[in-house]
Amino acid sequence: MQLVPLAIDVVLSEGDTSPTLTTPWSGDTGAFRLGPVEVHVEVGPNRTKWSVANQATGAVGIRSVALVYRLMDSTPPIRMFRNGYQSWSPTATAVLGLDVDPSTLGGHELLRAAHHADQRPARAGELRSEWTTVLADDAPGESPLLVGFMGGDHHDGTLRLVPGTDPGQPAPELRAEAFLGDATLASGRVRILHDVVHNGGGPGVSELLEEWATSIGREAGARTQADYQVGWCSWYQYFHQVTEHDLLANLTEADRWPFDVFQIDDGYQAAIGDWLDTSDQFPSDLSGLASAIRGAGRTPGLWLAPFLVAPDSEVAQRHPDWLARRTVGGVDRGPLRTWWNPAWGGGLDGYMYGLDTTHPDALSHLEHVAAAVVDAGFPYLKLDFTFSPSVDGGYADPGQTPAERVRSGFDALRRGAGSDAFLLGCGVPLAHVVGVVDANRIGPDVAPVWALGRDEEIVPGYLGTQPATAHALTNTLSRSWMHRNLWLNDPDCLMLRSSDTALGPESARTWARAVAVSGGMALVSDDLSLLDGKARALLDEVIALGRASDDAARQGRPARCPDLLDGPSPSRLHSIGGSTLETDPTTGTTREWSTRDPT
Ligand code: 9PG
Repeated sequence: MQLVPLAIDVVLSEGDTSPTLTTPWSGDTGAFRLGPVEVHVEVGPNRTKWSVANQATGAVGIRSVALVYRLMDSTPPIRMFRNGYQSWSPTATAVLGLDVDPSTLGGHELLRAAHHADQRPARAGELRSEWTTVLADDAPGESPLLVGFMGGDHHDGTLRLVPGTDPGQPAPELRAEAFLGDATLASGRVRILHDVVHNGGGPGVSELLEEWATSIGREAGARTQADYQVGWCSWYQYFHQVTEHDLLANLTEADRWPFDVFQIDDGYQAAIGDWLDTSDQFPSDLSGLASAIRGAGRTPGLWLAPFLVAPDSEVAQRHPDWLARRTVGGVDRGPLRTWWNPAWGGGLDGYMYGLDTTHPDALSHLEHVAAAVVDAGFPYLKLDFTFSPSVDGGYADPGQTPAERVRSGFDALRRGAGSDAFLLGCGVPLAHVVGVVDANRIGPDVAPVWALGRDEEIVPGYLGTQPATAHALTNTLSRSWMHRNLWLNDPDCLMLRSSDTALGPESARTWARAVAVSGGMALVSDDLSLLDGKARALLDEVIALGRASDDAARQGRPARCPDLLDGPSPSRLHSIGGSTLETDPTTGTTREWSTRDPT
């Protein structure tokens, strides 16, 4: 399998029918004129540096710039490791010509915006991966090939694999696309793009991904040194109904449990956007809640969706100018809706507005909110639904890419929270936040159920994004190489209870073992009064094995998934820290489990 340079193209922003300009490219270093822009390319053995300049007299909006390669000498079926866009986006291996991109199935624009860098539907037959990909074919003795972007905080990098269109030359094409999301470039200005690297010819898929992640982490100053995290979270037991009483009851029960962080999830806030005021279910204010947690000897943790605001929240009412705008054909159609959750109310049937993170006052507000919650006593923040500023729309500074908008928001939160705070990204475009977060959720939500049926799919193609423990398992296995290279992995919570759940004891154990082998964060989300001695013994085992795997990751050897390139449901995870798991992802049973005494 070989990448042969074919073309360079650029998609300019002109409404929904963006003109694509293309020029042939044989892999040379040089400058290539495409309409108003010029793309400079400097080709090295494994690494291509590039930039785009605006040669026109006025500003131009650029949707994307791409290096296009032909994939020569490949033996089908060709498999593509598809890294999802954000925390919850399904990540596993797909087959070209067989699998489809979910955006091509119709679907819902908000889901496309949440789960892909480019919210417009992919072309028929195309597969995409974000930030990095690994390709493999069926030729005997062939080794996998990684193609990736050496950064992600300035713009997204989408790898698109398309079947060959030329009848005389049916080889597939791979587009390495710098996605700029219509960011404008002023006349005479140059935008440096993230380098594109490719690597193959020997190492296995895990080694390739670990090596790529290690260099990214090093170049971007990843925060990888936080302690192994053990704690409690309210969400997967109480969901939106959580009360202060539940919190206090669990704090009392927790006396006998080895938790550090005690994290209050969604449900305490007066409104989405009004983070400093508590709801009726929480009579205490934030500092009262933090004191109660601290008084019980735990570290207070708090959930926020910092970039979302409910239409009827105080912040939206008082500062309508802080909201991103929806523009259609250049016409302003009101505040931009970036998510929908009926449980949040908000005055518009659950639709939420997105903060404009390019607006200096909105950024000061975010900085202030983060400083205030840390001051109130919460040094651990779970920052959720943070893809919001990446949604296409009208923003105060049209020169920023979606990645820059998300990153500016996170940078403001970090400034406010201070460098000692522990920031956990969730629902976050992963490429945008290396170096600013301490940890990231790397999969969809678990749920007190193992799997969902096809008939439970809400939006065609996006079943894998819906809460289910099986979905979280897939990403825990397929993204293990990120752990301690880019941040700490949060695989999502353990659920150890055997009542008030549809997750059977065997599935709960399988999930707990996966969390353990991954070395990722171990947060329990149960009403502690429901847990017995067996649950406690399981948690103790998770922590011991998790610490051993985490120690190996600190030494540069995160857990590996040996069947990563085999299909849509990887099943195995192995840590040199001494544990190996083989699951049946369909049923949630454990097929094989072996541990070496980690003590
Ligand atoms: C709180 C929850 C928990 C959870 C987060 C996040 O696609 N969806 O509709 C969707 C809804 C909720 C969700 C993820 C996706 O969960 O991951 O841990 O904090 O918010 O509302």
